[in-house]
Amino acid sequence: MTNTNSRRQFFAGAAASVAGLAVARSALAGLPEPVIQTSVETAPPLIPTTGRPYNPVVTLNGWTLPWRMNDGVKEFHLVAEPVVREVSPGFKVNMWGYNGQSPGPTIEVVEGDRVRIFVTNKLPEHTTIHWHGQRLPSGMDGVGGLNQRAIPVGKTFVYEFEARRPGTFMYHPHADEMVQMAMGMMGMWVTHPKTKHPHISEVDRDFCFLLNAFDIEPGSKTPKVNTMTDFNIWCWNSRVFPAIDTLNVRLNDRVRIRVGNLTMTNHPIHLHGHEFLVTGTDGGPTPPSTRWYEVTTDVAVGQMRQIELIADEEGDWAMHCHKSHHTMNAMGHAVPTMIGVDHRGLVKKIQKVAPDYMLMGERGMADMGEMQMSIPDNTAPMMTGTGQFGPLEMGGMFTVFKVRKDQKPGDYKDPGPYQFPEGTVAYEWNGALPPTPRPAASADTTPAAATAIKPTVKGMSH
Ligand SMILES: [Cu+2]
Repeated sequence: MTNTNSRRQFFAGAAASVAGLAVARSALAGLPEPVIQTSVETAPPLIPTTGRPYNPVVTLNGWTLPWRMNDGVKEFHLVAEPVVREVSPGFKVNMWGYNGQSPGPTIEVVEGDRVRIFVTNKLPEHTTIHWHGQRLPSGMDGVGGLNQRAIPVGKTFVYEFEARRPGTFMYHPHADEMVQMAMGMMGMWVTHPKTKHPHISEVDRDFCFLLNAFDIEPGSKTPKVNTMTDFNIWCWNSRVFPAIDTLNVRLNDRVRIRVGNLTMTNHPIHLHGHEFLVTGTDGGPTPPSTRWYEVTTDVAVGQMRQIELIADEEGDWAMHCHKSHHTMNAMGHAVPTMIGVDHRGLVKKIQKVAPDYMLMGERGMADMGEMQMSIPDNTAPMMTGTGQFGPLEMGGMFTVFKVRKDQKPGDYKDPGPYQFPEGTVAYEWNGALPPTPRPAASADTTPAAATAIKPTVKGMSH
C-alpha cells in the first residue's frame, strides 16, 4: 500500500469528486458522478462522512464506492464497462467490470439505509445487476427478462431498495451471465448493523474479497468465456499470488474476513496458526451457539462466508485455498508425471531438434519456483513468490496473514518479512542419524502397520 497519501486525498473528497470521469456530463444530469478507480492497490477504509456511522471494511486490492446523500437516500453510480485489470505485474487482462476495475468497488451501507444505485451500461451488450443475497422488491432483483428489461447498451437504469438485513453480499450480472462473470463482472456489498447486534462483534479489522477465476491462454489477454470448469487463473479480487496484498494486523486484534465465491467450484479457505469461527453465512450473522472452531472453511459456489479470529500469534501465516492446483498459476494439466522416470540422455536427444526443450518434474516440480524458463509475454509464472528463506512455489489463491506487535491501529501497510525470534525457526540436524530399522519383507507382504494393530484386532470377537 504505497502512495497512501495521494489516495487519502482522493478519498477525502471522494463522495463528491470525480477521478478519470469517462461518461458525458450532459447525459447524466442529476446523477451522482461516477467515481473511477485506476489503482489495483488496497485502498484504505473509506470512513463515512455522511449517513449513519459504521466501521468500514478493507477490500483486498480493491476499494469502496463513494456515495452521495440525496434527501436521505444513499446514491451510488456503477458503470459497467470494459476494463484492463493487472492480475499481477506484467500480466494485464481485458476484462469487463465496473468503474475502471474488476471486481467492481465494494458497496457499504447500513441496515435500514434507503439505497439508490444508478447503473450505466457501457458494455458492447446489454446487462443487469443482481444484488445477490438481498431482501428486496422482486422487480429490483436484477434477473434480465424475469424481473426487468435488460439495460440496453448506452442506457442507465435505477435500482432502489432498503438494505433490510446486515451481512455480506455480492453483486453480479444476471444477463448473459456466463460470459459476463467469466469476464470479471462482480463486486461485494457489505451491510453494517445499525445498532449493536447480538451476533455481530465489533472488530479491529474487517477485510473482504471475492474468489474469482479466469481461463486465459498463456500469452493471450482476454479470458475464454465458454469455459465451464477448467479455469487456470485462480484469483482473489482478480489478482494472483504474489500480487494479492497481504492482510496486515496488530497482535491481539479481533479480525473479520469476508469471502464471497463467484467461481465455478468450491474453495476450502485455510488459515495457518490460528483457529477461527464462521460468524456469518449467506443468511447473515450466525447465532453464537451454532459456531465451532475451524482452520479451514469451504466456500461453495455462490456462497459468502465471514470468519473471525483473535490474531494472537505473531508471525507470517499463510492463508490460501487448500486445493493445491488453485495455488498455481497458468499450467498445462496434460503434462505427464515424470517423478522417478529415468530419462538420462533423452533431453539431449530432443534438444537436437528442439533446443529450448526442458523436461519438467523428474524430481517433483519444485524446480519451477526458481527456474529461469521463458514463459509467454502476458501470463503469470506457474509457481512463484519469494520469502526470506527462498521461493514459495505458490501462485493463485494465496496470501500472507501478517501479525505484528508493533502494527499501529488503523495501519494497513505491509510490515515486511517477520523477524523470527532466535531459536524459533526449523533448523537442520547436523549430528549422526540413527539406523532406521525396517522389517524384512515377509512371505505374505503384510505391511508393518498392519502387524502393529494386531492386538486391537485380537480383542474383537470372531
Ligand atoms: Cu480453490
